[in-house]
Amino acid sequence: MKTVITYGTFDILHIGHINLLRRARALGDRLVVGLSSDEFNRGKHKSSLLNFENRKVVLESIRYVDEVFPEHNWEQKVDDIKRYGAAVFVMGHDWEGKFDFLSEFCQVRYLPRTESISTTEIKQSLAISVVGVTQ
Ligand code: C2G
Repeated sequence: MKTVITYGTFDILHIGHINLLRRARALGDRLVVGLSSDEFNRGKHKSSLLNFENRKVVLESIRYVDEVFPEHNWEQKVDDIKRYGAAVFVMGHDWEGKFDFLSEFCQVRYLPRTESISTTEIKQSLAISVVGVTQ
């Protein structure tokens, strides 16, 4: 059983997230996802629109995801990799190099991000459309 592990906020799910999850899952037999808690997101200076419970239910419903666990801090990855026996750690290439220290414990793979979509852009266009409607 080859386990792949990845982490993220996965707020307002979009094709960029799905592409990452599908390609991560294809690298093994199961994919476990560390989902950033609301508190950890605040630490990442990322306020997610959807709270942890909501984001967790959405993520668990995706066919590529086998298990979702909470990501509370930057330091837990080594323990998570050992607990799940993960063979591969995957992140989008915007994190290129940031997690190379994990290669002592498992293979580290950075996959190309899906361009021209991000939760931030979705939130911005939502804000613009709301302003447009109320004007
Ligand atoms: N992603 C992508 N393409 C996009 C947007 C996101 O490939 N257009 C990838 C990111 O590179 C990341 C994953 O989808 O691997 C989740 O993205 P976020 O929810 O933005 O996660 P992030 O804030 O990067 O948190 O400890 C690691 C952090 O929890 C990662």
